Amino acid sequence: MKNTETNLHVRGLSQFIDDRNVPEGTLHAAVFDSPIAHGDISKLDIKKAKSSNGVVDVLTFKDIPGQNQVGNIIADEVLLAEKEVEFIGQPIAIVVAQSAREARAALSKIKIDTDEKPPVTDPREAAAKGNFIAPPRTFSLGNTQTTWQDCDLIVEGIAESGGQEHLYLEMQGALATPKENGKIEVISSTQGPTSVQKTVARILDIPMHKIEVDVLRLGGGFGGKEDQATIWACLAALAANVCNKPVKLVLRRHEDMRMTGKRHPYTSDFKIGLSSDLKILAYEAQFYQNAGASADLSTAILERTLFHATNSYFIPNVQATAYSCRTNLPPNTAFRGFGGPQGMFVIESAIAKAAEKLDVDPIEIQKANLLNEGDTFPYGQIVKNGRAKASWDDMEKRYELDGLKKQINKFNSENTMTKKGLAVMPICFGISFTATFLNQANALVHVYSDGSVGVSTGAVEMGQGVNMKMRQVASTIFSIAVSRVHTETTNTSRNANTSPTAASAGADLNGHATKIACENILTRLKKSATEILFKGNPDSITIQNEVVYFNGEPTNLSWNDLITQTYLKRISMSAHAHYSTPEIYFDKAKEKGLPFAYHTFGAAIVEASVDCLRGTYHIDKVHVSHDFGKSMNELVDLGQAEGGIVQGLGWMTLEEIIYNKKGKLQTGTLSTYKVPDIYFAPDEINVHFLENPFPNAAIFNSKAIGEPPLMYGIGGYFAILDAIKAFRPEIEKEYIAPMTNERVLMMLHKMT
Ligand code: MTE
Ligand code: LUZ
Ligand code: MOS
Repeated sequence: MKNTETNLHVRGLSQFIDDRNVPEGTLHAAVFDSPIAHGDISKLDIKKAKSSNGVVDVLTFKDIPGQNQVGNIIADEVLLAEKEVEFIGQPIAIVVAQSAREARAALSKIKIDTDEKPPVTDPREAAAKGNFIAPPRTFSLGNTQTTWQDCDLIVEGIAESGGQEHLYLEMQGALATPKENGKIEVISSTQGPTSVQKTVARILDIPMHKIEVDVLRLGGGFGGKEDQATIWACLAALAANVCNKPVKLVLRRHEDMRMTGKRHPYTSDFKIGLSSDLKILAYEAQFYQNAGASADLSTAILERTLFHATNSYFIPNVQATAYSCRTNLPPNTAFRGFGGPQGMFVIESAIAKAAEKLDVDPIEIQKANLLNEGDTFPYGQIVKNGRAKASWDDMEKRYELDGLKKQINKFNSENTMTKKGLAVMPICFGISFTATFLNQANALVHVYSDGSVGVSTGAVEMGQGVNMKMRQVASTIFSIAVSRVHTETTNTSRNANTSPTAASAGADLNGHATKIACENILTRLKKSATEILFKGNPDSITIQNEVVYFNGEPTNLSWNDLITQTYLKRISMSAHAHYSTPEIYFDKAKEKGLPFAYHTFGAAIVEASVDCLRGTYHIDKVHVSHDFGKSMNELVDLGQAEGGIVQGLGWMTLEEIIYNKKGKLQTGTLSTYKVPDIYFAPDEINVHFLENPFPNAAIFNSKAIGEPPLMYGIGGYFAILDAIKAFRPEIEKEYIAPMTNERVLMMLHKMT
């Protein structure tokens, strides 16, 4: 089943914030941001900017009527800087003008004097200075200390992974319009309409019911708009409030790249101990997360790093500690995988390094340690309906792993300057927000008197196809054509207290709520049908393909007739329903619990070739066996898998974010920051939908798909490393991502 929204996308008919017709008299805002990474503002002169052409006002923190605070988990982030600035790109003032061009032109007329302080950009340096966002967290299982003596091999090392720019096609932005009686409507490109509503209310010191946040769709979010869309919405709302005019604020690409946070870079220490039969007996890791200047979602992301520190392996003795380090960079934030990929890269590096020492293929170690049913994760949850082995075995057979390895060895023995490499990447990703309270959703469903259906939920469409899935849920429960079902914008006045669309749980949570709401209406419709048909028991009624059945036999009552008559009988055909994931909990004092409704598993083979003269490479093929559960929409899910894989490969290979020592972004343009394009993408991506015999907690036995496939991209790093090994077996390998062409070249021709 096609995602019908794509018809709009490819014809340019989908509306993003910048495509909307703005109300008459709309003003435009531009942001004046900090030129230094750390220091105090000694003087800010906005007079000249105020009298610049077309400028209506220039606003600073002094114009904020409520709290100057946008921190979500921890209240440590001001909307507009007061005295201190903590990163280059930090908003200090906004210019409001008749046009965006005039607003931007006035920015250079703002004069700022600062007393610079030395910035910290490196997380280990921040840690040494005790600059933490929050106290460290440790997950442990068994006892590593007493186990090292039983290990036949112990390997220690460092693994580092870099940041990643979200590069959503639609920049951050919002349009805020003052309405009657102090109400403000905010159209925002956000994954979290409720967060925007709550934070705008705090900034303006007005109740949440006076703020209506509306989201039609995003041109991509990837986590970058889970928390960080709020700032721009607050600035637009502040300006709308002060000027009493609609205000639009949309960042330009360079502003967005400079001012917003990215995936967290990590630097980590690991120690791994194995027995001679390749069982991992003990694993220790210390993760240093580069959080940037304020918390944002860093602590939650740090937690997920710990949850995924052992990927899809059972390790009986684990000690993993994670530090969230405060630096003078833009606050880093959610990015597809949410800290999970960073944790998984470290264990894969540890395995690769151990394999190197043992002179075995890492694949052998990976395979020997896969999770079994009943194994315990370091956080206490037990593996249930686990698919680590099932997906591995399917991958191995389906794609003839041994044969592929042989082909590669043969190629390498026949070629000197081009080498091929192969790596396997198994994944295990926990599904649920790790903050248990976020695992709730609500839906409002209306059946209109013409038989068409409107569905409103807290789910935000950002290209992942959640609207299509919601339509499928309603159409399945009512047994009506999908074309009869329309999804409304995500709006805080229709759906209150919603969680951001994140953690891959958008379809799971909102799908369940939609299902319950539809079922409630269906119950009323069935009762109504018995009355219309003069037949006794509502349980004997079903609706199949828009026809009412009685005891399994079609009647002459159609969906349309049923709806019309039910309306005339004055029966409600609307329902609101709430869903919360059952059973899950987590005890932070013990760092144990059952945080996830279920886990998603799969295994990928990644093949790469490296030009050993130039250091250039190509990812040739990716072959995946992935457990989608019973996919609700194979086309949508395949798109998610392919997109995630390529995005993960980009993070591991091409995409390099560099800040200089002064905290200035050196890769803040698309000519200096390279993301995968169609030429970079693997020649082949084969995704097999693994059959799953088990029931799942997700909607209609499907499984969340948004984030997990990104982690197959980690295999790209190790496939390239494998090719390098074929060229220079003797050199000491590094576990530093991204594996850029430069890094490959340096490794290939490293002096020893
Ligand atoms: N796919 C597209 N096209 N655009 C996006 O922004 N975000 C990803 C993923 N897939 C994203 C995407 C992220 S980070 C998440 S958490 C999920 O989609 C969110 O949607 P879901 O919960 O409905 O899967
Ligand atoms: N967001 C969040 C997430 O707030 N909590 C999570 O556990 C999470 N996981 C993945 C992506 N976003
Ligand atoms: Mo996705 S990182 O949970 O928005």
